[in-house]
Amino acid sequence: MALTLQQINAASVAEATALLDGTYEHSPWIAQQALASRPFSSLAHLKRALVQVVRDAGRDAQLQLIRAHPELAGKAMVSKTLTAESTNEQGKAGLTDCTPEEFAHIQRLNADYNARFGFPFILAVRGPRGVGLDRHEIIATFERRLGHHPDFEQAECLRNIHRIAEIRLNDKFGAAPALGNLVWDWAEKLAEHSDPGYAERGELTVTYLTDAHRACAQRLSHWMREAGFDRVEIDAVGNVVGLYDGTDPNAKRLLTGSHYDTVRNGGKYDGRLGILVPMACVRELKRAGRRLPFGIEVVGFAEEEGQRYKAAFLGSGALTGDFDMAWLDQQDADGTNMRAAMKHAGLCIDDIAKCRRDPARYLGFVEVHIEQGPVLSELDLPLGVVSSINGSVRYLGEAVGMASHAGTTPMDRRRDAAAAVAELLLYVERRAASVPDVVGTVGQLDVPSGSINVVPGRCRFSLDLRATTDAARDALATDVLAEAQHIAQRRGVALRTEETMRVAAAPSAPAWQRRWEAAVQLLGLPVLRMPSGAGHDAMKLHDLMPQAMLFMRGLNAGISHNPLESISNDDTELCVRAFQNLLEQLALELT
Ligand code: HGY
Ligand code: MN
Ligand code: MN
Repeated sequence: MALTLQQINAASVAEATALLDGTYEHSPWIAQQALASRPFSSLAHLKRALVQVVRDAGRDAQLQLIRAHPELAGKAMVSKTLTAESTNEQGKAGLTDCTPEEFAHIQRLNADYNARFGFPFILAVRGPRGVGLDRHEIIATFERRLGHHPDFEQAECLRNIHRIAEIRLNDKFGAAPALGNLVWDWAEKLAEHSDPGYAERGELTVTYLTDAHRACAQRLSHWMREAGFDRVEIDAVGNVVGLYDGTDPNAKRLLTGSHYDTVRNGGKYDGRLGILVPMACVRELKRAGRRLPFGIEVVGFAEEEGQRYKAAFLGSGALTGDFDMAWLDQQDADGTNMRAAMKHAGLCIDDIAKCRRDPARYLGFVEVHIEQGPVLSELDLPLGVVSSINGSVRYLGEAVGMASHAGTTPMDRRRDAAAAVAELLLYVERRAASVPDVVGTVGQLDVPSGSINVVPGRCRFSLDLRATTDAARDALATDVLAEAQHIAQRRGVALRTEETMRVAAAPSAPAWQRRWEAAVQLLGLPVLRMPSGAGHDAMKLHDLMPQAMLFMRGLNAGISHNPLESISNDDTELCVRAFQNLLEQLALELT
């Protein structure tokens, strides 16, 4: 019989502690102390209260909690002295079916891990989707985490313990994150499409208008139709646009969405989460036969990352009237210009101007996105409300010196282009680190046709400079470009830069930020306001209408633009529920 919150709220401390037994391995003190936060308004509220008790317990108690856990496929499993929960979890993950070699390998990993950290390796083997990782993923994660810093690894063990507790609570309460699973599975299917040269390596790369990109557009439009959108189209730049009318088809609309292109060897959720979550909300409205007093327009933006062409935010830029027709003549690395790529994709260039939206038709723009950083993960919070999006400016540059013989050219007679860029890179790092909330990155650096025994005559590079305010961003850019010329002069190289993108810092519209805050609060979660270090489509729409974003925690300490990017089904469920709360709030305001 599934547990209920009413039971937990009404029971005595002893009874409630007993009802929650086994949630945290051999550690009833956690549930016992969390009961002080009763009455629990939601399962998320109860989970958060348990997490908070551990967070407040201090290092020794946290270490004791970690050490209360069995090793994976360790002695307790062999001697069959695991708790029922751990037996179930380790069994489902196939750890009881290891080959002798795998078993021996895991024993060695356990020994190395314990020797390095002084506590057992903890992994939520039921995984981010709750259905269980396979042995190979477990072993790969074990090997990867062995290299972490001890402090990070202790925190990562605690995060996994909270995930284990979350799944055990779901089992106790019979709670299945169905909408979280739907979005998680959609993202998994979308990730089946990847550009050649990456797909073969199991890497996810979807750049503008490649066949994989077009396949994603088809999948998204198909799912939108299946979900019950009234109209679905792929517009002149490849955005996938789904419309779910309000009670009055001419009512103003809420605009939402994010991008479905990716960086090279990127993650499955960057951008895509922000398309799939509102799609799930529309699907639920349709299934309930409900119409709200406003329309919902969900856009899968075709291009945000600027990977194939130097045209970042192209998809959302088309909606704000910022599509630069000069982009059409840009060539990609293979010499294909954007015009030809659009033609190949069957897009109609003449219709690009029609993508521009009339702001009078809209209430505002909201975007859900993974945080792409460590803050929510470190705070054990599933969701955060964005207060402002950092402004950024990007450049591509090239240093031109003199290629010469690596053996015969004396060190004081070189015009080494790569050394000049390397010196600039270290300056960018120093200068950005000298000011809070300012970041600078040289993400690309290459010596075209370089040889091991030739002093680099040319060196191409990129600059990505960001700050919470435009003034701080511009000050950084001014200093970096000035230093670039000083270095060039001193080293006798020519150094040129071309600005490829500039986006202003975008503070959230207060009314919309408050709606996100209320939506999160209604879940029984604390509200964290936070800036966005990453750029998002919302900063383009910011020019046209009020906007605000909701962040969702990433696993693996929030890593992103990396195949380790990961989200849990439970966090995704909370994200969908928050979006539904925002829709309901808006409907109430408008009736
Ligand atoms: O670079 C960014 O901030 C975004 O991921 N395009
Ligand atoms: Mn990105
Ligand atoms: Mn993104």
